This record gives sequence, structure tokens and C-alpha cells, in this order.
Amino acid sequence: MQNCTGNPHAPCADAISRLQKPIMTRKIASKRGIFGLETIKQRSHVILTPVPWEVTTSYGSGTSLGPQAILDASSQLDLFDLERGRATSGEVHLELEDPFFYQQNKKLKILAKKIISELDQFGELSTKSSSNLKKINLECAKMVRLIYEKTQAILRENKIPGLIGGDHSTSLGAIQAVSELFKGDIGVLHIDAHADLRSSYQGFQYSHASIMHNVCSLKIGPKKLVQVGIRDFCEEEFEYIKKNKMRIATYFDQHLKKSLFSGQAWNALCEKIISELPQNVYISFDIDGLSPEFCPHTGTPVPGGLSFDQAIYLLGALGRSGRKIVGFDLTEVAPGPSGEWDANVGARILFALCGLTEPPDQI
Ligand SMILES: [Mn+2]
Repeated sequence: MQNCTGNPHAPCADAISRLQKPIMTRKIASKRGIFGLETIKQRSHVILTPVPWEVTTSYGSGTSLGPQAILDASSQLDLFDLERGRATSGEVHLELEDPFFYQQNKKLKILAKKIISELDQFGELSTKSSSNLKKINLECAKMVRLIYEKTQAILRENKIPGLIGGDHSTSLGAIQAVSELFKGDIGVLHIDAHADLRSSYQGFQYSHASIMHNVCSLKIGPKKLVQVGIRDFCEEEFEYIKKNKMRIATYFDQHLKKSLFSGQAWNALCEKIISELPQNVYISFDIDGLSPEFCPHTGTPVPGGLSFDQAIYLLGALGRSGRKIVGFDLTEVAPGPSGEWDANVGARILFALCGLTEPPDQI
């Protein structure tokens, strides 16, 4: 680490020393974690769970490498924040990757690929692939269950869970655990290019394309789903939104742009979006909600979407509204063949999400 006069891309030494002060007094050595900081789980108020999983991704691949890429890129962030002042992200701890996710992902992804290609080619599955589909659905249910249990353990410690995907299917267990803790009295702010409301996709019950349908089908699910940036959806999903309009508020990208282009302020739109949410908010942030220039290697990029600044402004407005962030996830970040751009953007969104869990510190 260098100070502010050295590497302009390294975190400011002043910020680092303030962040590390309480940690260093404990005299416990640990290797550098997220945002280039030494972290200790017990004293962290946010626990991040990395989930390198992309079994049912349908288009581009690589999001299982997202957590590691974000960790690598995160050390380049400056930890001083204009809005929050002191950056206290030193209290954010990233868990190690559970080998279950990595190993199962590697095995099942091969089977899923075969299923997808058979469906594309023949429109139906062989007996072998049909039985593999059942196996994948069972194993995906196990993944959801494991994340549910991990999230419950974090909540029992009175800490805020954050999940780093992996594809968007990884969020289900986390949202379930948080929702149950609050007896359904939470809202999910869902930033995404896709509505993710399909009842299943390509036969996969736990597809990334079904995550919010699965969330809405939970026994004790969130009472409100507020979607932002949606611009890729099928008729079945549109009908589902219409049918559930008391519970689901979808801010389609096209409608948001129409308002912006005809002179409405982003601030006013953010206030409207936030007014739909109850006091307790879980944020589910699919990176493809952003314009593809900020996530060129994500699995299913779609033109249009939020600019980085619009997303950061929306998150800031959510914080200023006094809502309580009870959990969050960041999914579908995929590093490209070279460079750190996707992960760099992902790390900055993650930093903003972590920052929302703390009270603003005026400077
Ligand atoms: Mn998406």
C-alpha cells in the first residue's frame, strides 16, 4: 500500500490507517481481504459469502470467477467516500470460498451445457439428459439450502449478510433467510436487465432467469419486489407482473428513459422508486442492470440500462431515505479474458452496497 502521493490508484494511507487502527490493536494477523484490508470476522458488521456458481447460465460464462476477480480488483479502490466521509469498510469480512460450490459447479456445468445444446438442437431431451436435469435441479436445491444456512448463521451473529455471485440463482437462499427473520416484512430492490420472473428456464427450476419468481414463491417471502432497469423479459413475465401488481413494482428501463428524456429528474424517479419500498430493504444487484459498457463480459448483457452514476445515485438516495439495509447480493460479474474492468466496476458497486449498511458520516 502506498500513500496519496504515490500510486494514485492505491487507497489513501490516511484512510487505511484509520481503518486498520482498531484491528491492529487486536494483534491478530490475517492476510489481506476485501478492499485490500485486514479483516477479522468477529468484529465485522458485514459478512460476505462468495459463491462461485454458474451451473445454469444460458449464454456467456465466467461469472463463477466473479468473487475472486472482485476480491483482486477491490484492493485498487480508494477508501475515502465523499458522502460517508470516513470509509469504515474495514469492518467488512469476506469468507473463503466453500469448496462445495466450486466442485459441484464444475461437475454440473458440463451436464447443463449438454442439456442446453440438446434443447437447442432437437427441442427435447434424451433419457440420459432428462435424468441429468433432475439431478441438476436436486443439486441446485442443495446449493440454495447451503446458502440459506450460511446466511442464517450470519444473521444469528447479528451481522448483515452480503453475497457475491456467481449467477443470480445464488441469491435465493440468502433472501429466504433474511425474509424469514423479518417475517416477510422486507422489500427487495432488484436492479437488473432481466425480470427473472420465469417459472423455470430450460427445465432448470433454479435458473438465474427464475430467481425472482422463486423469491415470490417462498412461503415467507418479501412483501414487496421493486425492479429497476428491466429491459429483457417475455410475455409470461409481463403477465406475472400485471397479475401481482400489489406486490411487484417494475420500473422498466424504457419507461425510466422516456421520463428522463422528456425532462424528469433522476432524483425524482429515485424518490418514486424508493417510496415503493418498506423500511427494511434487501438489495439484489445483478450487474447487467448497468449499461453493458460497465459489464461487457457478464453472462447476458443487454443494451440500455443504468449508468454507473445513476446506480450509485439510486443507492445513495436509498441510504438517505433512512431505509435499513438488511442484506444484499451482487451477482453476474464476470471477468473478461484480460484486464480488470468488469471486476473493477463490480468492486465499486460492492463498496457502495457495503457502505449503505453504515450511517452516513457528514464531512
Ligand atoms: Mn440479469
